[in-house]
Amino acid sequence: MDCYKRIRKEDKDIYRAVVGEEKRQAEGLELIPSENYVSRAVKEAMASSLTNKYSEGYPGKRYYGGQEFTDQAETLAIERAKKLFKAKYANVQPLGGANANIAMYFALLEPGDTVLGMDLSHGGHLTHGHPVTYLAKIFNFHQYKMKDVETGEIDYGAMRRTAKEIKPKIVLAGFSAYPRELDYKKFVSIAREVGAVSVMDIAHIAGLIAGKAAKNPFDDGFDIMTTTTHKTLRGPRGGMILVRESEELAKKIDKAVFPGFQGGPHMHQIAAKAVAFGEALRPSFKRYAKQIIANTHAMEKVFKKNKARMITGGSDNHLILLDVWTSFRISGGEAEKLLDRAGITLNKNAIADDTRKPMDPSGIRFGTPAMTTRGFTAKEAARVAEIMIEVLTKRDDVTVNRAKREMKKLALAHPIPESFA
Ligand code: DSN
Repeated sequence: MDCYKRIRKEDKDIYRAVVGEEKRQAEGLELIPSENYVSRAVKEAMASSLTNKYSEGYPGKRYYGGQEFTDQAETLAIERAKKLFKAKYANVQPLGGANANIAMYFALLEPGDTVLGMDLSHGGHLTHGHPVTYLAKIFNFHQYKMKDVETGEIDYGAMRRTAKEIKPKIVLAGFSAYPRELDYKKFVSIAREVGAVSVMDIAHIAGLIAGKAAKNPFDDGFDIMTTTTHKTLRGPRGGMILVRESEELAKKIDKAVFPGFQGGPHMHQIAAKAVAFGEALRPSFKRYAKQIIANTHAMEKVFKKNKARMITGGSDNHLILLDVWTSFRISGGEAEKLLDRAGITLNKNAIADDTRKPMDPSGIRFGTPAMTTRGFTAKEAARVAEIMIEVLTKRDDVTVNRAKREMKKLALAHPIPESFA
């Protein structure tokens, strides 16, 4: 089916960019742990006429007329999200994960208020208080870290002491480069002790939670979860905020998202979120989530066997952070480029308290959500890890080109599926 016939005829330049990217995705191996492939149904919703509609407000309470179908789409997205994550309230309008976090801060804080979040180099996220963000000019962020980089254990003792001292309004858990499961009960107890709202940013592991392959932080009492919808959850690019049970918090969140921070919601994306949530509610999604972790463990085993240094010693989730500087005497930036030439896409990443610069740090970060969507089993995931080690060790053109051929063959043997029905 030629789904690009109009664009091919009317805008050749963009057509080339679109099909070029499709080819790259089909033939290469995607290991960036925050990326995935959506179904055709999700793409159809994103490309639908819902994009034409302005729908400021919420279902049943909009500022413009003509909302019978947008209300249907948004209500379905909300109801499915609530069911997936055991939430009493869901706001599906945030345009992305950063937007969800920003709206959450403005819902809960006054300028100058304090947040306790995870240090970026220990796995956190820019929006959790990094000084380069405007958020850090408005709110007062303090960071906690791991106690032991080799096991990933968070320094809960230090966190509790800091919390008592700085009295944060939010205790924030969650990460973009941390391979272990957090002790949610400890976060919640620290937050309750100091009267803070407990928030978990589940962007990276939302699909694992939805597929019941990881614990649901709401089960341990977290008040709020923010997320993206396009990582392990395998939906369209976007964000979402979930509230476990407090109506008061849910009202504040709704007001902060709109009118506080955003304008008209992107209804085509919201419809696509509903489609993806519907897919995640199917039993097959549980199998997918479980396989993501099985594939990570298969890769982890190969790195362990080869004595490569993984930050936290391994992984409980979908991602691995490899200290390539210590293990292979190559920088993260060079490793990213080298593996890219071998048909493996991943990203350079800082490791805890990295002594190298962020643009060329000591680590690389990669994961299994996208390859698992393609149907890779543990055997194939292990093979990818072996190839990575060979390329990082030898680095010559013959090895790189051989790896590229093998990776392309492996990718083409596992075409990106159109449907997860
Ligand atoms: N860019 C996302 C990631 O790769 O983890 C987080 O913002």
